[in-house]
Order: sequence, then C-alpha cells, then structure tokens
Amino acid sequence: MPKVAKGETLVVGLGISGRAICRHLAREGVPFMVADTREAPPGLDEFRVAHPDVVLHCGPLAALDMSEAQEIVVSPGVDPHTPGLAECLGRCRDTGEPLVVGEIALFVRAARAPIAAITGSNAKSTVTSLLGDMARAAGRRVAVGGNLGTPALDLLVDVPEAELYVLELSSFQLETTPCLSAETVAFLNLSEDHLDRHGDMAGYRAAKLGIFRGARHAVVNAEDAMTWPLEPLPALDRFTTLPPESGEWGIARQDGRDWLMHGDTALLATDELGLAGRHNQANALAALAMGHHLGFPLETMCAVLRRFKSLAHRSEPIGEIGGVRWVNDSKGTNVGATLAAIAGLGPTLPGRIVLLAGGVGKGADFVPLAEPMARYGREAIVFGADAYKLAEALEGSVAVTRVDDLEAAMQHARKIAEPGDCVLLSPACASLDQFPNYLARGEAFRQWVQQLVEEVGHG
Ligand code: UMA
Ligand code: ADP
Repeated sequence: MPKVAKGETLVVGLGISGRAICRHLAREGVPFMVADTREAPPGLDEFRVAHPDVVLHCGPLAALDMSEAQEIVVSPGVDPHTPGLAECLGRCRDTGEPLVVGEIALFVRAARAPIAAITGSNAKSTVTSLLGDMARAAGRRVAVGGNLGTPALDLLVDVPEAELYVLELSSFQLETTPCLSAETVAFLNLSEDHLDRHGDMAGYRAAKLGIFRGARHAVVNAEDAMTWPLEPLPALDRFTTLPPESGEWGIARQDGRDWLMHGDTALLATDELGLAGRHNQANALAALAMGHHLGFPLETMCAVLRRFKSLAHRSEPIGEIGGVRWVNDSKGTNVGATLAAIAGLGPTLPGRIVLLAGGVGKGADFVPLAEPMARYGREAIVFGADAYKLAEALEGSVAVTRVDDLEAAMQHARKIAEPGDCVLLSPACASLDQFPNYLARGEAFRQWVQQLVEEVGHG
C-alpha cells in the first residue's frame, strides 16, 4: 500500500486550490505529497512541471496509508468523510490542531493582515466584490479572493503588502477551517444548496456557522435566523430590507423615496444604487455594515454603491427591446437565488416577469417559486432536464410553457413579453445538462439578446 512518509503533509486534490496549497507548502519548505481521487486530475501537467520531485497518488484515498502524515490538507471539492479521510477526522496533530484541515486553515496561519470573510448560500460574490471596491476606495491595500476566484493562499504572494484580505468562503472551505479568527464576517442568507454533500440543512448550516469561530465582529441577516451565531460574539450588526430597529442597517421610506439606513440615519436613496432589485439593496447594506466596522468612511462607500454595476450573470441587465428589459441571472443556480431575483426585481417593474428557468435541479423543491411568480410573473418558460418538475410546481400559479432549450425559451419570450416586462433568465438549476457551466449559459443568453438589439436597431 502506498504511504504518506512520516512527517510529510498530504495535499488532497489537484484542482485550483490544491495547486495553490502545493505552491504554498513549497514556499514554506514543508515536505508534502499529493493525492487525487481521479485517475487523471486536471492540473497534472502544470503540477509535474512545478513540483517534479513530489509524489502523486491517483485513485481511491482508502488505498493510501495516511497513518504517519503530519497534516492532511483537503481541497474544498473533496468530502472529508470520504473513506480513507474519514478515519483521520477525529485525530489531532501534536500541536492540538485537527489533522485534517483545508486551504483556509493554512491561510489563517500565514496571513499577517486582518480578514473580512463572507459566506451565505447566495450573494457572496457580490458582497465580496463590493467590500473589496469599498476598501480600495478607502485607500486600503486589499487582496480579494477565495471561492470567488484567486485562491486565498495565492493572495499572500500576489499582494505581499496587503493590509486587508476580503475572502468569499464556501461551506466546503469553512468545514475544514478550525478557527478563522476574522476581524469581520458576514453570513448573508441560507437556502437549500449542496445537500448532496452536507446531508441536510442542519449539516449545511453547521458548516457555514464555522465563519463565526474567533470572529471579532459579525454581520447577519435580521430576516433569516439561520444566519445568526449560536454563541455570543464581541460585536454584531444586523441588516434587513425592512425599516431598521435601532442600530440596524435597513431600508425606510422618506419623502417618497426608499433609503438605505443605519438606524435613523439615511445614507443613500435606493434609486441611486448601481445595482438593481431589493435583494441587491440587502447586499449593499451587508457590505456597508462590514465596511463601517473596518473604518471606511460612509461617503466613500456610498460613492462605490452608486457606481458598482452588477457582476456578470447576476441580475445583469443586457438590453431593452421594445420596452422589454432582458436580464441575465444565469448565476441563479438554486431556488433561493431565483426567489431573490424574482422578489427583488418584481416590485421595481412597471410590467411583469417572464421567467426562463430549467436545467438540473439538484433534487430541489421548486414550490417556493410559485407564490412570487403568481405575484410578479407573466409566464414561466421552462426547459432542460427538470422542466417537468418546474412545470409541476408552477402550474396553477402562473402560465407555464415547456420548451426544449434556452434558445426556444428566448424565442417564445420574445413573442409573449409586453412593454414594461422583464425577461429574466434565472434558472434555479445548474446548467450542466445543456451547457459546460453557468457562464456559458449566460453568454448564450447575452449573445442572443445583443444580436436581437442590433437587428431591431438596424430596423
Ligand atoms: N475532485 C475529485 N477528486 C479530488 C479532488 C477534486 O473528484 O481528489 C473533484 C471535486 O469533487 C469537484 C472538482 O473535482 O467536483 C473540483 O474540486 P476542487 O476541490 O479541486 O476545486 P478547485 O478547483 O480547487 O476549486 C475550488 C472551488 N471549487 C469547489 O469548491 C468545488 C472553487 O469554487 C474556487 O473558486 C476555487 O477552489 C478557489 O478557491 C467553485 C465552486 O463551485 C467556483 N464553489 C462552490 C460554490 O460556489 O457553490 C462551493
Ligand atoms: P454567490 O457567490 O453566493 O453564488 P453571487 O453574488 O454570485 O453569489 O449571486 C448569485 C445569485 O444569488 C444571483 O444570481 C442572484 O440570483 C442571487 N442573489 C443575489 N443577491 C441575493 C440575496 N441578497 N439573497 C438571495 N439571493 C441573492
């Protein structure tokens, strides 16, 4: 049986974070070997060039003897309960720390600047990017990454003089972080996702609650008790889309306009925000609360909120044709995200929503979409692997049309949408039955709409 040599660290996974972990260990002079459950992991060639002398084990982890490993650092896509690893889960190193950890545990050990960390089922990337921009505008040397893109460990060398790290963290990353010790954290919302990995909502929430370990300040969603910490923290802020109670960050109506508020203080009228929809107003409040704790001036943060446009594929306006707005929310890959997009955009429209949804539903229950679609929807056009499940959940609440694919859905939407309406691609599903990923799905939508805009423009 192949064996991890005594005193060596084992890196599990050769994806984006696995390769970043290898680079970090090499920089630190820590001896390590690598295992990947796949016979031909994607980063193989790059790995061989970068670490020609490092041993690589491909195949089942249970076929590797880990009994003398110094530490085991797992990639987020690998379930620590996998046979082989599971047996190591209860074990500790001689430092008292758990034997099995993830990339973020190594990052916490090495980072020399405060960490601001963001988790939640949805809106993580938006809030992470907003806070990163606010930090930059406030003159801080900031490094932004994590689940969002650049692996956290690479930030240590990419931005060597960083004064602040802003990290988007997934439940997978938090599950293997014994103590994050962040200066400020946000737990934005919790809705069904990744249940195949975490088993149930309780397991999924427990992983995300890891963000609070050692935190000095936290921002939670006043309307979602699942985001609240189980233990008291040194300081806590709450955001809500309702009028705020004292000290809360919320939204209130004054002089006929809605305002982002901190307690009684009006900060910015919501119609001045670069981002669309009520859900993004909540995201703006979460970023403001974190930035305020970090000492960024409110005026500076509001200036960022005025100019910050949506990230691509997140409630992203693509074009307007004959008074109909076309919005790309391809990143809406679960029911919670699509609910937020419908309920967020619905009240801001003169017309109604034509929803394009479908793909791989990951076993989710689509019934929660029925009520907001009854309130704001004109029609749901469903496609892809789980079209019939979506149709079943929505029929009776809103008109439903089943088509084969996204292109047929767009063609039908073009026929039935009325001026003032919004055609919203927010699939509530993964894209993998018909596209390589959500980006490709969003790009297909964008190209089709842009072509149509040109055709109409040219008469
Ligand atoms: N895998 C194996 N065997 C292995 C290692 C990986 O089968 O030994 C599989 C995993 O099951 C998974 C895939 O390979 O299907 C990728 O897993 P990984 O751990 O190698 O992933 P990385 O390439 O390191 O990318 C990870 C994050 N991916 C996951 O958490 C699955 C990326 O988030 C993140 O950007 C990157 O680290 C840098 O931090 C992506 C993601 O989908 C965007 N995240 C999930 C989400 O946002 O919902 C959590
Ligand atoms: P994440 O990184 O958590 O996936 P993103 O910022 O990429 O988050 O947004 C993903 C999707 O989440 C968007 O397409 C949108 O539909 C949805 N979303 C945005 N804001 C919210 C919110 N406040 N609550 C719930 N869903 C949201």
